[in-house]
Amino acid sequence: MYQGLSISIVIPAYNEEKGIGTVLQQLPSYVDEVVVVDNNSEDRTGEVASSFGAKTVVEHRQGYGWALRRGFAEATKDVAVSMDADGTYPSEQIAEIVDLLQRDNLDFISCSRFPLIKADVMSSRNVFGNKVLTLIFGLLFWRWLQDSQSGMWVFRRRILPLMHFEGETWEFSSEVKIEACTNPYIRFREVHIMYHLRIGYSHFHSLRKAIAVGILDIRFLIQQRFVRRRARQHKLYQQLHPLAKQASIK
Ligand SMILES: Nc1nc2c(ncn2[C@@H]2O[C@H](COP(=O)(O)OP(=O)(O)OP(=O)(O)O)[C@@H](O)[C@H]2O)c(=O)[nH]1
Ligand SMILES: [Mg+2]
Repeated sequence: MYQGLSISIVIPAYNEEKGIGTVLQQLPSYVDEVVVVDNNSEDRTGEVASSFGAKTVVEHRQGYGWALRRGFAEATKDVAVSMDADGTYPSEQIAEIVDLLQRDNLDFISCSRFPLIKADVMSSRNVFGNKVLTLIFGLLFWRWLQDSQSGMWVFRRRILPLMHFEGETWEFSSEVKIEACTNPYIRFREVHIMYHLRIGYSHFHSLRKAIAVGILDIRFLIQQRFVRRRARQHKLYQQLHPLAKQASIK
C-alpha cells in the first residue's frame, strides 16, 4: 500500500530464469501483489518466480500481449504496474510515479526510457527502431510520445474496462498507449524514467527478428488507425443511432 493505494505488479516472462529472481527481490516493500505470467518458458522461470512468493500463472497463448492481458485480468489491486522480467525497468521509481498519479489525479502513466540516462544499456539498433516506431505512432495518432514501445505503465486498474485490446504479441505495447492516450475519459501522461542493463539473454538478438517485430507493429498501427478503430466507432454509432441502421449507412 502506498499513498492509500494498493499496488499490483504484473510481469510477463518468457525464459527469464536469470533475471526474474533479482527483479522480485528488488521490488519495494509497499507492493501488495506480484503477478508473474509465465508464457510457456522452457527454463525455470515459473519455479523461480514462485519461490520468491509471486503469484505465478501460466498463459499458454504465446505472446507478450496475451501474457500482459492475462496478468491484468489476474491483478486485483488499485494500481497496476507492468514491468519486464529482465531487471531493465526501475522498480525504485514506482513510488515517485504513484505520487504523480495521485498529485495530478491521473489515470495512466507511460514511462519513457528516452532520452536514455545511461547510453550503453540499449543497442543503437534498438534505439533507432524504437524511435522510428514512436515517430510513426505520432504521425498516425497525432500524439507525440517519447517512447511508444516502453513496457512500464502505471495505471488505475479501474480504467481497464475503458480500453479494448486486440494485440497478441509485441504490438500490445503500442496498443495500450493508443487506448490510453486517445481516450478522452483517461487522464494520460508520459514520464521519463531510468532504464537499466538487461539481465539474461535478449529475445531480440537477430536483426531479422527485430525487423519482423517492427513491421508487425507498423502494420498494426495502420490497421488500428484506418480500419479497426473506424469499424468500432461505426458499430458504436449504429448502436447509438438506430436511424443510421434503417438508412443502411455503411
Ligand atoms: N509473454 C511473453 N513474454 C515475452 C515473450 N518474449 C519476451 N517476453 C517478455 O517480455 C518482456 C520484454 O521482452 P524483452 O526480451 O526484454 O524485450 P526488450 O526489452 O524489447 O528487448 P531486450 O531487453 O533487449 O531483450 C520480458 O519480460 C520478456 O520475458 C513472449 O514470447 N511471451
Ligand atoms: Mg528487455
